[in-house]
Amino acid sequence: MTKSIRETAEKIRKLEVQGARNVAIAAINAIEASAKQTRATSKKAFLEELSKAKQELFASRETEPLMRNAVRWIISQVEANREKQPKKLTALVSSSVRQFLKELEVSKEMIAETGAKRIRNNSVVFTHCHSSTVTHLLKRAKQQGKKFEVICTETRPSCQGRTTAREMLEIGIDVTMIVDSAARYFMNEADLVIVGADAITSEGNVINKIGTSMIALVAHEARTPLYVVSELLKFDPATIYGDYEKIEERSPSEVWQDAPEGLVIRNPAFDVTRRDYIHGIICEEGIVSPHSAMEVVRRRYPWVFAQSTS
Ligand code: RUB
Repeated sequence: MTKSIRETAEKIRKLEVQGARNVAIAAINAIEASAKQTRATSKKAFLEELSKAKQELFASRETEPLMRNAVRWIISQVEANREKQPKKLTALVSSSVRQFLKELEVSKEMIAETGAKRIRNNSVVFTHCHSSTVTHLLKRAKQQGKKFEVICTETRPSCQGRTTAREMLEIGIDVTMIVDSAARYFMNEADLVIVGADAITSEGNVINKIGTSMIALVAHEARTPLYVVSELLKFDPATIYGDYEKIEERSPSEVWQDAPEGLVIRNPAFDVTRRDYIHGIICEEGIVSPHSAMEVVRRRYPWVFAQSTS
């Protein structure tokens, strides 16, 4: 295992790299760095190295299908190529990583362009955690000259909401931070909720930071539309065949560092928001209903369905 894979996996585990998109980008950059240091003398050995790197990265966070789809696609490019020399395969890994990153960037821009239209002048946008896709969209709306406010949750226990708040302040968007349990109290002030996604299932449910499903219920009760912004590659093909998306459980010490001995603390990182509470998924194909998300993925990225899910 190369240092770049070990270090990247560690950063992802510790949340030094945070959010599905950043995790996927860091993972494939590490795959590229690691491929450049290959000691393999055959294609078989080269693929074995890639496979070990893949396992280490996948284990760093369980609920990240964008990372899995990205890494699998890079490896599939190597498998499908006739080239046998590791040096040339390294160049192929690099060009595949570049291509993937470029397409991810295009998706992000398309999502921002579509989503910004849902923000009207004087809107109040409620968000949860830190999603780079959400903050990019908000920045786009601001660049378009719209005046709006953001309410963001603190997002216990790791307080990723602070990253959202800082980014908003940096670009001059009015932002108010609230504790997670004040979501219902402030929902009446919001015109819409926009959250990110870590995973989209075959049934059109969305997995995002713990607390999202509670916010979705609150939004539903207050009749506030909730949009999910997500690249379609956050779709998890394993869910088609009955697998549940694994929900990562993190260390109890994030919740209470010096907790009394014997106390059981649970710390799931994500939860599932049912499609019924999602107004629309804003993706690179526009705004789609969660019910049709899988078909849209099938049309745009048929290879996601062809890959092995190991
Ligand atoms: C982050 C989180 C984000 C999604 C989407 O959780 O739930 O909403 O990952 O982010 P964590 P992005 O902080 O535990 O990684 O839009 O940047 O992909």
